[in-house]
Amino acid sequence: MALQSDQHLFEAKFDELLTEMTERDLTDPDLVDAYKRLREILVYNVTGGKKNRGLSVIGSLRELLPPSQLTQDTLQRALMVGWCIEMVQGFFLMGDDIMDGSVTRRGQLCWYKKDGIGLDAINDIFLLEASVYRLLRRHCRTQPYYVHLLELFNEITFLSELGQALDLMTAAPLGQIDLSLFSMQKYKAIVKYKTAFYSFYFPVAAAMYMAGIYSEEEHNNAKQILLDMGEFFQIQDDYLDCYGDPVVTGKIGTDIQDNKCSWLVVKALEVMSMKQRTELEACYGRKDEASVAKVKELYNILQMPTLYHTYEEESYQRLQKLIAQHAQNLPHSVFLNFAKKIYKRNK
Ligand code: GPP
Ligand code: MG
Ligand code: MG
Ligand code: MG
Repeated sequence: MALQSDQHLFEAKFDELLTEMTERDLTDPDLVDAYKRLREILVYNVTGGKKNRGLSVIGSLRELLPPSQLTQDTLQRALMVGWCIEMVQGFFLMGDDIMDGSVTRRGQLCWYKKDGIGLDAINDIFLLEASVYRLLRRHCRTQPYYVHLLELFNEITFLSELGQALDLMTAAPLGQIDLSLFSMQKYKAIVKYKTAFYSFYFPVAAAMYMAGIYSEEEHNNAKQILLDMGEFFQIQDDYLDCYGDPVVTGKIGTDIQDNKCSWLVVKALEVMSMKQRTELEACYGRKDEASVAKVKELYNILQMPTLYHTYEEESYQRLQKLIAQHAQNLPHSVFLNFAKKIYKRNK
């Protein structure tokens, strides 16, 4: 019940923030067209996702604060911070889609693929990022956690960009395909930085700061659990890139064509024969349909879906242990709520 109404409150908050960012802030008539553009960017790139990250700020805060301390102001701020996180996610995805050469996102054309947008999307990314800090300043400047929140946003963005750099460099080492660059160790490093920090630790850490939990020890405890969950989340994303239904995921996979160090290829390399490795070398990282189909055929022969489902089960068991171990002072529900949303997902 609470979840349902949080979703409703969260949606309504977006409309309010949209008006604030694109109508109330428009004071110079010379900027009418630019603000119109900002509105389009926000509507197209920030809504339409699952909103797990944004919703988990308020969700976590409800678990961390006694109801009497969750005032109307605090609630509204948590919804706003949730949207700031969704905006960060929005501009990451706008850039990621350009870098990955993707075509669709959330069931619609990628922003840069739209008529007349192209690489002007780069400035749109900057605009979205700058808008985050204007909102935070306006709504949280007088809060005791303001500096913590700012540092968190800045640090998480930085770490994700480092992760994205690793992802890109591992996929295109001087334009040459080299499967020996792929390993589980390398994989884990990439996904920890490019996905786990911003998708899992970020929203919970924001809620912790808003609840007045500043201790490094507590943040490290939460990090232990959430980074592990984030790793699994990206493994699912990699699995769905190949085995998901684009109608459900809203995006068409590109990992094979892009020569990505995906969980599927790393796991497949662990179990395949030398002969299969030579076959893979000839067709991985190529754009033509036939090569992509050959890689998928190889994945099927190696029973990747079965290996994945076994891994999913193991991961869930490990997570329960991690929660018992590291969430001594934090409500387990903060983590379990998140886990419930991601295990067995198909989008
Ligand atoms: C997921 O990679 C990671 C991101 C979208 C983070 C990007 C971070 C930046 C700093 C740009 P992915 O390419 O597998 O995601 P998807 O499958 O959604 O395209
Ligand atoms: Mg991508
Ligand atoms: Mg990517
Ligand atoms: Mg992906």
